[in-house]
Amino acid sequence: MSLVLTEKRDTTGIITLNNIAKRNALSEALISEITAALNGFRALNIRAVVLRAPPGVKVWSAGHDISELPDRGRDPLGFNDPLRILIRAIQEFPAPVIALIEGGVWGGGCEVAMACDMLVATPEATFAITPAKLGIPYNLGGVLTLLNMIPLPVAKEMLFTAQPIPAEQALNLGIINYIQPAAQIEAFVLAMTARISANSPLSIAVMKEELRLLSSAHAISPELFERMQGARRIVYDSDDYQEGLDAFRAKRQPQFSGK
Ligand code: YZS
Repeated sequence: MSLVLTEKRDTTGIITLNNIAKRNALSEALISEITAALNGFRALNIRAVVLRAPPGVKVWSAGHDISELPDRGRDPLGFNDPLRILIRAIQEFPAPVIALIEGGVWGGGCEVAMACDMLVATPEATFAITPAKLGIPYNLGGVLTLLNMIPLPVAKEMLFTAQPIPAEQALNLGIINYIQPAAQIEAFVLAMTARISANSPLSIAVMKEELRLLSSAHAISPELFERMQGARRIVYDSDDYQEGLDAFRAKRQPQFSGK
């Protein structure tokens, strides 16, 4: 069974995350189907992509597939982790990718949505960034994606509390572009992609790449990078990291010791 559905409407490509039973958890298999769909769209004259879940879902994506996270001792969010590959595929796709959000967006699912170029959500949508709930040391690139989208105090609140924020707050903060009722959201987003498709794809592609390069242009010294990696290693080597994984697998609340 395909984990994503793909559709071409004129010059808009639509990718629908379709693993509802697992709440569209971002497994390696699901991610490879999304990246394959994006590569397929590159070969066609696609001028805008919509990334969505089926209409009416309660969960847009439950984030990284926790069952695929490594036990302690290995970086859970290394450069070649499927989630990191997907984030880069969205950011480097040469046309705008619009996230059409219904339902809850969790963990790495928030980073996937926020790696998109624009977000349109229903009023019921929520956004929760949850590494702290699992004892996971988010990676520098992921934190930068979030920092480019969320004002610092709110990014800290979302990362430290792991609690969802509602679509209205995300709209007020400029994290999402529009809120639309579920009955109108698809037509609204397709009208936006039609406007984009009428403009110069070459001009849009180069401006998207300029914005990506400038927003990720942060001078980090080797010493600083190694210091951060060392700090992250202490976390993914910790009892707490293992406890977060074990608790999710056992469907119980984690008890973090700080060790
Ligand atoms: O028991 P079965 O086999 O039916 O499977 C259950 C869940 O185990 C599964 N599932 C997941 N599997 C792997 N990874 C996940 N993230 C994940 N989420 C859910 O889907 C089946 C249905 O799940 P239920 O919990 O029964 O569904 P429901 O009661 O509707 O609750 C939906 C939510 C999304 C609220 C609930 O599943 C949930 O809290 N999931 C975990 C959300 C989360 O914490 N995601 C963050 C994952 N971590 C990351 O993305 C990053 C690494 S980080 O942590 O750094 O942000």
